Amino acid sequence: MRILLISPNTLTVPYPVYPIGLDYVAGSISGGHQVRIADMNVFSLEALAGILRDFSPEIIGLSCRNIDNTEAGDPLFFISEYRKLVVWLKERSTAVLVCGGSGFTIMPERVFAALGVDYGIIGEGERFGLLVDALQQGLDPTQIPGMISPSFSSGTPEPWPGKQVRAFQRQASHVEFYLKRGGMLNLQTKRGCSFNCIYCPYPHLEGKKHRLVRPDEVARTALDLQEAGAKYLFLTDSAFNSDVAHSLAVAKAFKAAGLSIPWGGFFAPLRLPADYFSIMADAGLKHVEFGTESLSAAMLATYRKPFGVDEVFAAHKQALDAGLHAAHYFLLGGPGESPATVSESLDHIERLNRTALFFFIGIRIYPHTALYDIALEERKISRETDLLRPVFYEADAIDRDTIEARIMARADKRSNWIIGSGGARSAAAVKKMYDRGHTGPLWEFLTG
Ligand code: B12
Repeated sequence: MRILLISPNTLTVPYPVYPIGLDYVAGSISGGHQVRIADMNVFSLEALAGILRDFSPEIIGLSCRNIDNTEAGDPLFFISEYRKLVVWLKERSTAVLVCGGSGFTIMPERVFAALGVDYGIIGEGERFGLLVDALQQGLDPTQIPGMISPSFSSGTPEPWPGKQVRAFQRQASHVEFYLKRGGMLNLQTKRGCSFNCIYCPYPHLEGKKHRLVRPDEVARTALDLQEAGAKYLFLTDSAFNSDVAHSLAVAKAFKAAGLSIPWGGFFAPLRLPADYFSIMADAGLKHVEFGTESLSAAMLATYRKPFGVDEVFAAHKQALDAGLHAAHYFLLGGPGESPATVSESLDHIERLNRTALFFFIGIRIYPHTALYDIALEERKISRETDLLRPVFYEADAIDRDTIEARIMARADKRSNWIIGSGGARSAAAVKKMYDRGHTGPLWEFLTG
C-alpha cells in the first residue's frame, strides 16, 4: 500500500525537533509497502498537495507529538491547527487517516474526537504496521491493541513487546533541514520511566519498566546519524540516567564505536558514582539538562522526586567538574507550594553556579497521574473537566503571578534565569546562531 506519514509539528521553540517518532512508525511497516514522510517544517501545503496528487497515499499517518506548549504564561495550543490539516487532507484525499504520538496517547479519546480522523493508535507506533496489514487484508483493525475508531476504543495497551526498528532514511528531504539548522538529530536508548513523579505522564506514555536497547545497537544508530551529517545528538529518553548502569554502558559503546560528535539529554540529579560524569564527558556528553523541578526539600518530597536537595548540588558539581554545561528545569506551584517553599527554592537556586535555569510555573494536569487525583480531591477539577486545553494546577497558598514576580525580582535581569523555554525571542536567537553554524541546544550561551 502507499503510506504517507506526516509530522505537522512546526514549533520552533526552543528549536525545531527532528520527528524521530515517525522513523519508528516507518520501521514498523513491512516490505512491499511504499512509505514517504512529509515533515511540515520542510513541506509547504502546495508541496503536500503535490504528494497527495502524485503519490496518492492510501493511508496517511499523522503524528501528534504536542497538544500544547505547557507554558501557562505564554500558551500555545496545536490541536486546532492539526484539525485544520485533517479537514484540508480530507478535501484532497480518500486515504484512511490514522493518528498517534505522545500528545495523542496522553488523551487519546479527546484528541481523536477533536481531530476527526478514522483511526487512532494509543501508545507506541510500532502497531501501525499491524494496522496497515489488517487494512490490506480487509481484517477488523479494532482487534489490534491500542486502536481507537469512532465506535471503539481499546484503552491503553501493554507496552509494545516486539522489536523497535528505526527506519532512518538519510536521503529523506527533512533530514537536510535539521542538518542545516543546528545539525541536531536525536536518539533513543530505552523506553519506560521507573520514577513516580506525581505530575508526569511519562510512565503512562512509555510504561513503568525500562526496555533497554542494547548499547552496541544504540552506538550503531548514533554512528549512522553521525555519518549522515549530524553534528549533535539529543538522547530522547525520559531520563537518560534512570538506569545508571545502562547509561554508562551506552557511553562506553559510543566511545568504542568511535562516535566523535557531542551529545546531551535529560538527566535526573540522582546520587551518582563519583566518576559518572567524567566517564560521560569522555564519551562525548556536552550538555546535561537536569529535571530538578524544585529546590525545596518539602516540595521534592511532595513531587516524589527520587532525590533531595543535597543530591542536586552534588550532581551539579560533578557535571561542572567534568567540564559539562548544566541546565536545570523547575516546576513551581505544585501542591503545598507556599511563599516559604518558593523562597527556599530560590535561595538554593542562587547557589547553582554556571547554569541555565528554566522555570515553568503552574503544572499542567494530565490524566493517569497522582496530581490528577490530588486536583480531583481538592475539587480543583472534576471528572468532567476537559483537560485537552491545558488546565494548570495552582497552589492554594501562592498564585502563579506571584511566583513569577518573585522569580523575576530574584533574577534581576540575569539572562540565565528563563521563564518557560524562552519563547519566540530566544527561538529567534537560536536560529541566528544556527545560521552562523553553531550546533546543539545552545543554552550555554546564557550561563555567563
Ligand atoms: C525529548 C523531549 C523533548 C526534547 C526534544 C529534543 C530533540 N532534539 O529531540 C526537548 C527538550 C527539545 C523538548 C521540547 C519540547 N517538548 Co518535549 N518531550 C521530549 C520527550 C521526553 C521524548 C520525546 C521523544 O522523542 N521520544 C522518543 C520517540 C521515539 O517517541 P515518540 O515521538 O513519542 O514516538 C512514538 C509514539 O509516540 C508513536 N508515534 C509518534 N508519531 C506517531 C504517528 C502515528 C501515526 C502513530 C500511529 C504513532 C506515532 O510511535 C513512536 C514509537 O513508538 C517527551 C515525553 C515522552 N516521554 O514521550 C516530551 C514531550 C513530547 N514534550 C512535550 C512538550 C510540551 C514539549 C515542548 C512544547 C515544551 C516547551 N514548552 O518547550 C517543546 C516542543 C519542542 C518542539 N519543537 O516540538 C510534551 C507534549 C505533550 C503536550 N502537552 O503537548 C511531552 C509528551 C512531555 C510532557 N509534558 O508530557 N522535548
